[in-house]
Amino acid sequence: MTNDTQSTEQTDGFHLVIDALKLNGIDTIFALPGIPITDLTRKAQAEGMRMISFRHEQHAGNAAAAAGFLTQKPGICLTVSAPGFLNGLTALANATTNCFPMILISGSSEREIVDLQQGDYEEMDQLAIAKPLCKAAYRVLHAEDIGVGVARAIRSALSGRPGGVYLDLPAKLFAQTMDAAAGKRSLIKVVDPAPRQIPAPDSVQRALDLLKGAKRPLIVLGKGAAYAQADAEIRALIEKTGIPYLPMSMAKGLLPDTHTQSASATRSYVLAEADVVMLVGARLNWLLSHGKGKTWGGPNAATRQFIQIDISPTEMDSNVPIAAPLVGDIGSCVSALLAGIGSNWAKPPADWTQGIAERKDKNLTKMAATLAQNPATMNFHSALNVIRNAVKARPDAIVVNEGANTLDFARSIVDMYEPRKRLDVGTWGIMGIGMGFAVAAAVTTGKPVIAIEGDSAFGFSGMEVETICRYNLPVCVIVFNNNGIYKGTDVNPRGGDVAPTVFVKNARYEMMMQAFGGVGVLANTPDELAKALDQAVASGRPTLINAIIDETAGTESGRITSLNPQSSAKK
Ligand code: ADP
Ligand code: TPW
Ligand code: MG
Repeated sequence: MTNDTQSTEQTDGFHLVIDALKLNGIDTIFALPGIPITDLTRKAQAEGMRMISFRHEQHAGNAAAAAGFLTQKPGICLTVSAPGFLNGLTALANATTNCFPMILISGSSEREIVDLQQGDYEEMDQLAIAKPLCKAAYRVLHAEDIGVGVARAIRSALSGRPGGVYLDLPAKLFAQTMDAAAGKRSLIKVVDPAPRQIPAPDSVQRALDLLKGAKRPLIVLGKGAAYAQADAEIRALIEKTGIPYLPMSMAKGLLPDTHTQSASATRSYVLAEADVVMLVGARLNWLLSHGKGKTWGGPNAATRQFIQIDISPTEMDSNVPIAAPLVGDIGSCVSALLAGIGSNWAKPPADWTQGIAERKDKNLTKMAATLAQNPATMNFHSALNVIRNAVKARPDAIVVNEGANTLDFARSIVDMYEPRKRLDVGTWGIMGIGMGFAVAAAVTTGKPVIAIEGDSAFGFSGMEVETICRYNLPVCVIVFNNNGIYKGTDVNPRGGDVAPTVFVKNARYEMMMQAFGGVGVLANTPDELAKALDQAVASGRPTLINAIIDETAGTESGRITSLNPQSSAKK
């Protein structure tokens, strides 16, 4: 019945995209269907990929970014053309800013029509728009190039400094057919996408010499160190040298926050007093006051020297001179330092470590007293004390955190015990990562997720509680409901509309989760919050706890009030 031509098995663009991703160990896609990628989502699911479908592309994109951070594989976000692409773009740019590997794959309209601006359905030159906002951007026009396109996207996302990559797939590509065997041969399994980058021996020696001569050394761990998954080596470096360390927000838990060498509880003291600072996967950006100014004041300001471990050579000297740049991947750099340190490394002078310990004790005692208070209306401290205890009991739970006061207080109050268990607003301090990150954390790890959300922050991604319910994910969202952005107390001096930072009073956020079959709880007291949170973590059921917080308790912009420009005009 068949002749030669008919018996040749064919494949098409849809299947080649799926096969290329699968060949490279990618098993999950975060997506929002529509023309031209609806069938791609269906077929990927039919081919055994986990397809997590969202209500807005930004959250699918944020999920992909978080999955990339957690797994060291690029998270995949799949969107439709123009508006869907643009909705995903914020997440792509944010992932790039945070050095998280992700690939935004968007369907696009017909090139011939787009390039002549003839007004195609969802017309947009997506490649050109994506380019400045990510690490690399590619477009595939022919089915036989899909393998190369996916391989280039994966390698670009993962190699060197990780980041976001855009992959443009025009609608016409999906239906293109080719011989199946040739199609298979055209796919590329990327070998060693993030090759080790061994630091030069003389740069290792330079760093060791500097560290050895330090009287007041300090190590700062950043989220690059968390991403690198060199947990044992980093712990060994800290413990063998005895050097006090500060974890940046998402590096918390790399060593338990209760570690004796953690200087978190006396951060401003160590930043101002340290004479040699070693940065491990942390940039001297605004989050570290650019390495200068008042934060870095104190007697050693003029003579302080920095050692910086980073995979990106051009990160060095970006804000202040780096006396000992150590360019390479964190695992290799830290191993090389460990080899040079040997077994008889002299611990830092006792006046430094004891001075830190004393200040730490004092601050921790003060904090314990504050946490023990039980005001009539919950405040950030009394509510976060409950979550602090819950995370202590379940150190494997992943904490997602956004907001202003809700973020800043949670970061300092909720101790983390394991690496990569804290996901937050990152380098931009961006609102809206909450539900996307929570979905990704649950999907990629299967662990309980506790999302600590300011009421404003939650609003950016709140509709994704339906996604959480639909996939029955073990996510407990806790909305810190203080009736607004920073506070709920602002008033419009003219009357009429409410002030711009104020929301509907006493909003019943828990009913949003109930609407989709999840558990919703209103918590007015720490006991009510504790009970609901314990149940949520134990049951794994999608839960939203509406935690009522004193609307006067917050401050403008949390801890970064000073970044607000001040008006000099009288009115
Ligand atoms: P934080 O906000 O926690 O201070 P940053 O995002 O500013 O951290 O810094 C992360 C740094 O880590 C980036 O400069 C990035 O180049 C670097 N980095 C990421 N992965 C690696 C790795 N595997 N090895 C070395 N450096 C890395
Ligand atoms: C994409 C500006 C920073 S923090 C915040 C906003 C709007 C919300 C703070 O209120 P919340 O927390 O969440 O209720 P709390 O506890 O202080 O009351 N748009 C984006 N990103 C940012 N960072 C903002 C706006 C902002
Ligand atoms: Mg609020």
